[in-house]
Amino acid sequence: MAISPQQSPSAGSAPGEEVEKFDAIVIGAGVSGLYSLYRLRECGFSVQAFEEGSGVGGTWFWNRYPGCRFDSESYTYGYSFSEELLQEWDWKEYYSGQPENERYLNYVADKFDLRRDIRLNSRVVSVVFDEDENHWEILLEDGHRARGQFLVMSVGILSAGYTPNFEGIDSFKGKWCHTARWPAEGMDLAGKRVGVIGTGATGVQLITEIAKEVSHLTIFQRTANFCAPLRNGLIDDEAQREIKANYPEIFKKCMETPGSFMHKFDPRSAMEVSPEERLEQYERLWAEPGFKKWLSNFYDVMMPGKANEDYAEFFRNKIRERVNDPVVAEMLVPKDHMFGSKRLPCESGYYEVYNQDNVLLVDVRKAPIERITPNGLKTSDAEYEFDVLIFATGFDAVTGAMNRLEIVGEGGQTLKDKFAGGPRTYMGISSAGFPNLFTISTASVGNFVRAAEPLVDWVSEAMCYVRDNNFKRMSATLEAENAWVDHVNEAGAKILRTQADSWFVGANIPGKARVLLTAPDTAPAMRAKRAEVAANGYEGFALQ
Ligand code: N01
Repeated sequence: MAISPQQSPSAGSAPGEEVEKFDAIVIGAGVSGLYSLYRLRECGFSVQAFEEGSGVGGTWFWNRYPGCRFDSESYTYGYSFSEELLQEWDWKEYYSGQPENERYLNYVADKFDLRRDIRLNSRVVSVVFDEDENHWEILLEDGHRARGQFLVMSVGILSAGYTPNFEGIDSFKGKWCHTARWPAEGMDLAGKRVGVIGTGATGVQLITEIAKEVSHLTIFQRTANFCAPLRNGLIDDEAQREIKANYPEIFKKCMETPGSFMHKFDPRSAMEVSPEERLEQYERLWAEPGFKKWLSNFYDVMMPGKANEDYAEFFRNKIRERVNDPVVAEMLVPKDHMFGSKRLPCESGYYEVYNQDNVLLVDVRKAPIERITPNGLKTSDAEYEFDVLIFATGFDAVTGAMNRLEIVGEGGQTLKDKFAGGPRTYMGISSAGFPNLFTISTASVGNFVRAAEPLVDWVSEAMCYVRDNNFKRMSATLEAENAWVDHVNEAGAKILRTQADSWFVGANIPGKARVLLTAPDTAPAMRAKRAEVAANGYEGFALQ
């Protein structure tokens, strides 16, 4: 049953103002937003997606910084829902770069005629639940309003960029930007003195690329990371044919692993094999591309303990081998967190950058940044001058993008208030008191598309269930939500991801509550849990 959009006066709008009506509204036209739009349309809903950017692609639209690319294998990241799409699209590189990834998502938008239901340049500022009418009304920055019974938040887990509130930033006379708002026209860095703050996955990719053209580069590092060689390459015709012939097998493999990557842990313990065999495996995986060295290794390198420390030391020595100056090498060697407790950045020559004469590494734990000056930056030790300053300082992850808009649920409660101590949801999907609002962003982790596709499928089916059974509202019960939050905290405390200060637990944002922001469970466990919930008539959800 397709219901077409109608125009009607709205209770919350000015007299005479028209409000567009849809069955469902999707916020965001990135990877999960595009698929939500496609899937909901297939289910017969009238849908409109609202996107802040001037183009589709989300992460791959905004993050245009030099060096930005996948660290999942390209062909495991693409959508799996259309065999035709899989066969038509040729990934050029094993780990594809931002321009191609953005082209891919535009290709998808065109192929499935998604653009007719996407409103670009549309920043949503508020969404309010109308309890009498059982629908959400959204307000855009330009004053436009729209209504939908269902609201799908496809706003991204890493989309709200975080720029530290350094004093003096407005006084800087050069150019500055955050990596997630890299200008579409690019930044002219050739021959310039450039400062970069931040050495996470973004900083590592950016620094390696721009070091090739700047006249001088100063890198402000707070925490050294374990970074591993990406070993990217072009996909030749024969490999292309093989990939296309093997998509079912590739996706099956991904669906069996904890993070939906195509790499399976070795079931052996690192400590149960001989030191020679252990080292042989470390070296063999080190020589392989991508995340294998992380996710195909002995299972216990990803658990606190001896194996983890043994592998961490192997990594540290790899860094020492690549950096000429031993003092600089020691600054780059991570010593304050366990291997795997932060996300592993993949690199293509990152450590060699520090062998260049025109590159300086500054440890801002020893000499904290005091302020931005008109000509650059001042630490407690020294002043630095730049033409360009780049913030690779990460994101207010998972909850950040939602908290930046006003989301008002039943009884006038805001999601921001409710999430003040961390996200309170059931399975990351729904929050009590916010009926028919589904959060794709708090529930997908790992190889993003592999996790997002089944989640969007589940949410779409749940919406069909509501419609087909003549319910008006669906939302998590408080009991189910409380039990889920307890589970996240208890199970989360045992996993490596909660052991370091990173965006996984909100520790990168001053004042943010420290809790695991995503599910602690593996992707197969989450899919099984959702399937069971659905099979039991959406157990844990109130249907009215
Ligand atoms: O952000 P981050 P990111 N003073 O938070 C530093 C995904 N991703 O954008 O580590 C000084 O990891 C901060 O220091 P510290 C991926 O999931 C994927 O790099 O907090 N420094 C850190 O060095 C990744 O995990 C790809 O001590 C400050 C950096 O800024 C996620 O995005 C590529 C500071 C931020 O690192 C986020 O990565 C890129 C301050 N006040 C990203 N505040 C792929 O390959 C922060 N920092 C697919």
